Amino acid sequence: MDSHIPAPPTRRLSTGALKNAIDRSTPLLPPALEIDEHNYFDNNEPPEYLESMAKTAEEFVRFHSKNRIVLVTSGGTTVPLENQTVRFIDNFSAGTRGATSAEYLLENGYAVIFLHRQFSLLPYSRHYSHSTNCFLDFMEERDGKVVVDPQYQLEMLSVLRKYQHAKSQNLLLLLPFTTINQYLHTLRALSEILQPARSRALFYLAAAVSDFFVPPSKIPEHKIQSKAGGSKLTMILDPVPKFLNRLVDHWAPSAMIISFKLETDSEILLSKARQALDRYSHQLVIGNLLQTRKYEVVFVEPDLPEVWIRLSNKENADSIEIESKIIPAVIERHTAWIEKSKDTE
Ligand code: 9Z6
Repeated sequence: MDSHIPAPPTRRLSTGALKNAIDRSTPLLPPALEIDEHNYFDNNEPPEYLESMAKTAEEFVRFHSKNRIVLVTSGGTTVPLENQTVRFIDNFSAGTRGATSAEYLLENGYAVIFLHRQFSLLPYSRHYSHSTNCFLDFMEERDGKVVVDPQYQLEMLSVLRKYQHAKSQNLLLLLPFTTINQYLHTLRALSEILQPARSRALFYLAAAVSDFFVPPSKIPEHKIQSKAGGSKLTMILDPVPKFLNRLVDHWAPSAMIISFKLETDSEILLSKARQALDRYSHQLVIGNLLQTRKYEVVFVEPDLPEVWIRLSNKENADSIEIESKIIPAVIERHTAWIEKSKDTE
């Protein structure tokens, strides 16, 4: 070490093997009970906008009283580390799955409530987002006016027409969330608002939902100060109650419910997806791996062997979207669910 350059401060970094970083021996959290629901929602304030959002959703559901209606959740929830939030834990999701699926559901006649992470990708505008496919790259100046570059006219016209149809027919309701708490309060409220739709209601839960959060009793009010010298930050987070079974059994008992299971280890995807289905008793788990989610998913259903949906190399090369294959398979199952429910409705 060159003597005139001061030695870097000995940073007190945690050592130890990465594999011990997460204690996987802890048992799975059981599905939430009624008491867990009351504890959570009584101790975590609803978002101040919930009442007005619920009224908008009620009007939308009434407007589509004879239509199939789907609640698509999309994007990742955040876990604030301070009440005056400067730092937060985020869950990975660009919103592509949800936004693309919503388009195919709209094109198949569904009314869509799109409960999405604020600023994540949206149906239709996702084709021209601010970053990838920047919309400005599709325009040019001609005679002092902004025009769409001729080479993109057909593609943009198709997207614009679908977008305008969805809007003019009041088929798409966009509702944002940011935090896990906003998501859970809104999901429960929307589930109850959708009850009159009974089996015509479909839940397509593609959002990446936090599993741990800082409860109000433990969260600091102001920005956590990082002390000089790199002192450690230790926070104990509580598990987010597993509300999926409350949704299935109580919040939306007649609806068809589809959840997604995201893994990065292909060895455990099927077992984890099957485990979710056994724990929550809903109708379908769509499993996907982070690395291959854009070109393969697996359908895991009760008492049936799993079904893989994949893009062929040619489909991939032709930029076919896997949601164009997922959604018809979902609709086929929803139709069967509605038929089966007729005897009890
Ligand atoms: C997905 O797997 C989606 O396909 C992605 C899409 C997030 C991968 P983008 O296209 O990615 O970039 O948006 N979504 C579900 C991810 C997820 O967090 N699933 C939870 C899990 O895997 C289950 S649903 O554990 N944990 C709660 C409970 O059990 C419900 S969260 O009650």
